[in-house]
Formats: sequence, structure tokens, C-alpha cells
Amino acid sequence: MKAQTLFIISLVVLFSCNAGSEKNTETNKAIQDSVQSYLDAYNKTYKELNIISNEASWMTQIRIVEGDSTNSVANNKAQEAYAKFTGSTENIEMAKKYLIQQEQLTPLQVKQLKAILYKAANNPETLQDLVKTRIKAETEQTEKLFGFDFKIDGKSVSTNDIDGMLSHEKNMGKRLKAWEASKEVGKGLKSGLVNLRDLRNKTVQGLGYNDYFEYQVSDYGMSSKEMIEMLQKFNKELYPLFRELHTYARYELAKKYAVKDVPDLIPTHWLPNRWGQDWSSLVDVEGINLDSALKTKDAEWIVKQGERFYVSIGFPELPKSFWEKSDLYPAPADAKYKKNNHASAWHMDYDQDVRSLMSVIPNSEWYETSHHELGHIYYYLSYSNPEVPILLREGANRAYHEALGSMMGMAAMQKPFMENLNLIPKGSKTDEMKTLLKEALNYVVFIPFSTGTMSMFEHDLYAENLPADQFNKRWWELAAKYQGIAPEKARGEEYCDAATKTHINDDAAQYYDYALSYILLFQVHDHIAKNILHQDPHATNYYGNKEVGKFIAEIMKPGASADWRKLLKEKTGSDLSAKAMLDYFAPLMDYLKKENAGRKYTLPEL
Ligand code: X8Z
Ligand code: ZN
Repeated sequence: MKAQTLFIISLVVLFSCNAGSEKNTETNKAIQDSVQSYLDAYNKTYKELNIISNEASWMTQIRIVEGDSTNSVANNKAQEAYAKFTGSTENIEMAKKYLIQQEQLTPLQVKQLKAILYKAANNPETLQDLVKTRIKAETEQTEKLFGFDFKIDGKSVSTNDIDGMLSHEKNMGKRLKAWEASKEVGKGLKSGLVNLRDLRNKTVQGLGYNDYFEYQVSDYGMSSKEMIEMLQKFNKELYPLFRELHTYARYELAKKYAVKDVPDLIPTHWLPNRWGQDWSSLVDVEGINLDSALKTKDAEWIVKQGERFYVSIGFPELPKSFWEKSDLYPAPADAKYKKNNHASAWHMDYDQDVRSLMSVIPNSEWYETSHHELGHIYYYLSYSNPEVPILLREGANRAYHEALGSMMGMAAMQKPFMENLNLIPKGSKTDEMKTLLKEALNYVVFIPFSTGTMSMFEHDLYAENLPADQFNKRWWELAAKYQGIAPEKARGEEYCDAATKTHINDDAAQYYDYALSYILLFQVHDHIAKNILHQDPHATNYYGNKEVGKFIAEIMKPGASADWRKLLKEKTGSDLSAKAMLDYFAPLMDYLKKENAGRKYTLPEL
């Protein structure tokens, strides 16, 4: 009897459990269906509004005409419509409501709902006047930055001209003039930056973020503290090598410019880059001089060569519209308009309308940058597939988007690759240590700039509310501490040298993306070299290798539907780590210590 009762009870329990789980599946399905129709509608409108706002924004960047506000007015209108939709209270409430039941939803649905909330936080309807003001201020800032007429001795010059002078000019007086000319634009951008800082902070505070820096970092699923700690860790790991490079550069530059007293901090106008972020043109390696090889090519060849490389490893040819609609070359000297002189890649319609904005001239910098931009373009094309909803057509994280094209740029500058393309004579003997040194002056030198000067400045700007009368003071403190550089003459607060960097104005609080992208690119490159090509990471040739292409495409295809940490582990077997980058440059340490023997080090030992 007892046993029988037990049996019956068990049956009831079993039955009701079964019924429950069936019912659960049914309810899940019902909820998922209703979430899906919401998401489908959201994605559709999101795409339509983006097409309009990207097109308007594109026009403001390729044609800046003083006194003509046609493009900026249209742009503000389009951005407002985009903001109104993405920040609408209705969308925020729907996404929040559905997320309460996230256990019942598919992972892809949860990701999209979170993306909706993330985008909403930048444009909340509850603060719509503030958002409108911010949009207008952003458009104005970009116009001021790229509409600026740089001048040396009263004569207009392009940023390509200035960069060329900083790369090649030997006359110190002329170098100083070029560097100072490049910083003039900052003066007029300062009040705009102060205003934008406040507006950006206030908008995201509406949905509960402390500040704009925290908001941007949260896209990685991290807190500001976690991000800062990670950046500091990477910087610390590369610091011993950077300290050797810094010492080496101080002495070599003093020699080059025949200056007897070697300065403790490198004068900014001694360096080949306006921000001291890349020192690679200090070293020429005999036998593999890309710049001289490129003298026989034209600007179009540079971009086409980038495409040939991607196609050779299995990517498709670029859509015809890329060539028709991109704006790839500098505006003519006598043009009645200016254009954004910083390189960018655009996904106009979240599908096949991809474009790039550049000012390519045939030199090694633009060769590298073209590969970088095409990396973005092929990323866009790769995740524009039916598996990836419009909302998730982004990188696995923002650093991935920056990394893969930069990796292709690096690969395209290695000796076996360039030999294969007949950019340098085959079989010539070259100094491998010098090559590694040249690379370190690019990739290693970039780390203190990106993790330090840029990221710490933006952290202080947004999270610490850096007072406006300390912008330049803080900028140069950070540049001295992290990069070991200093301006020749004191730079008062009438200047705003941070604002001369594009990203401070129009890609705010995101520069660590590039720092992480360099760490990531060495990790992925190391894997490709060792496990796919079975070649020394220092001397690879990716060209024509379909396995390499397949590997890169697999990283690109899922876009933001992938979890960036899992993807990295899956693809390279490790978590994000500077190990590959450190291994790559390790042979330089001994070489530099010998070169620097007897020299005074002016950066502290850690
Ligand atoms: O801004 C860029 C790209 C934008 S798509 C050209 N880069 C950083 C910079 O120029 O400061 C690429 C590497 C660093
Ligand atoms: Zn980029």
C-alpha cells in the first residue's frame, strides 16, 4: 500500500514535471517569438536610420566648405532621428522588460537586447535636449578640426605635408615650425572639448553610468578600474623594452641632429610623428626600404595592392561601389573644400555599401594604413551575413576591429612578403636586428602613448572631470611620464594639444582599443605564423595562403554575436596576453642594452 501510494505520487510528480517542462518550452517559444518580432522591427528601423545618418555624416567629412552649413544641418537632423529612435523610452522599456526573462531567451536575443540598451544610453529620450545639443556640438567640433587651415610661414599646408617634414626634414628650425603648426588647430577646439566632455558625461549619466569613460569601457564587459589595470599591466610588461628604445632614440637623434647635450626627454619636434606615437622612420634598413620602393607606385596602386593581398588569401574582391563611392586620395591643393584627413572605414548600410575615407599618397605609412582600413572593410563584409543580426554587425569587440587590418599591415611589411611582391630585390641580405628595431619603434613605442598618454588623459577628462585650466598641463605630464617626450617651449593653457588628436574629439574615450588591438594582433599573428604557416613570426609570407584567410574570416564572420574572450581562446588557445608581443621583440633587449652601454637612462627603472 505504501509502495503503491509512493508509486502514484512519483507518477504524478513525474507527469507534472514533464507537463511543466513542456509548458516551459512552450512559454519560452512564445516569449522568444514575441521578442523576435520586436527585434526584427528594431533591426529594420535601426538599419534604415543608420543609412540616412551615415550618408549625412559621410558628406560632412568629405566636403567641408567654410560658411556652408548645408551638410552639417542635414547631418544634425539625421543624427537626431537616429538618437530619437535608439534612445526612445519605449525601446529602453521593451529591452529592459524582455531582459528580465533572459533565461528564457536565446543568447543571440539577449545580446541584441543588451546592445539596444547600450546604444540607448548614449541618447536617452529623457534627456533629449541635451542629446540634441551634443549632436550639434559634435558636428561643429569635427568641422573645426578638419576644416582647419594649417599654415607654415603663412602658407597653407596639408597634414601630409607636415608629416612629410617631420619624417625627413633635417633642419631643426623647420622641424619646430612644422610641429608647432600642427598644434595650432587645438586652440580653437578647446572650448568645444570642454563642452563635449560635460554633454557626453551628462547623457550617459541618464541611464546610470558614472561617466562617459565608464560607458565606453563597458562595451568590453569591463569596469573602468579593470580596464585601467589591464592597460597598466600591458604597459608595465613592455616598459623595460620601451625604456631601452627611449634611451637609444635620445642618443641617436642627438647624433643625427648634431646636438651635443642629449636631452632627458625627447623634444617632440625631433620625432617623426605629430604625437610621438610612432618613431619607426628613425631607422632605415638597407635592402628593405619600402618608402623608396613605393616611389615608383601611385596612390591607387597602394589601395589596390591592399585588396590584392586580401583577395589572395580568399576574401572576395571589393564591391564595385567601394571604388566608386570611397574618397581615397587627398583633396587637390587648390580645392575649395577640405576633407577629414584621418583615415577611416565606413559601413554605410550594414551590408555591402562599404567605403573608406583616406588621403593616400605613395609612402609606407599609407601602405600600412590602407591595409588597416581594408581590414575594417573586410570585417564589415564578413559579418554582413544572415547569421548576424544588424545590431550585432560589429567587431567581437572594438579592439578586434582595429587589430586584424593592422595585423595585415604588419604582415605586408615583412621581408618574405615584400620579396614575393618584388617590392624589394629577392635574396638580398639585410640586418634582421635593425628590422626588428624599426618595428619596435612602431609597435612598442605605441603602447605608452595609447595605454598611457591618451587613455589616462581621457580617463581624467571624463572620470575625474579634469579642470579646463589643466588640460595642457596634464597632457604634457602624461607625455613625459609615459612617452618620455616634451615640447621645446612651454605650452600654456591657450593651447589644447590633446585636441589635435582626432580621436579626442570624434572617437572619445576609446583609444585603448588601439592598445589592445596591438596586443591582440601579435597574439593572432603568432598563432598564424607558428600553427598555420609554420614560419618564423618575424619573417612570414601570408600572401596567397587560403588557410590564413580562412582563419581570419572565421574570426570576422560572427561579428559581435561572438563572446570576445571565448573567441580568442578558441582561436589562439590563450586569453588576451602580451606574451606573443614580448616574445617577438625579446631578441632586441640584448642588442639595445649593448647599444646603450654607458648611456644615461632618464626613464626610471621599474
Ligand atoms: O586611427 C587609427 C586608424 C583609424 S581607422 C587609422 N589608428 C590609430 C591612430 O592613427 O592614432 C590606427 C592605429 C592608431
Ligand atoms: Zn581603424
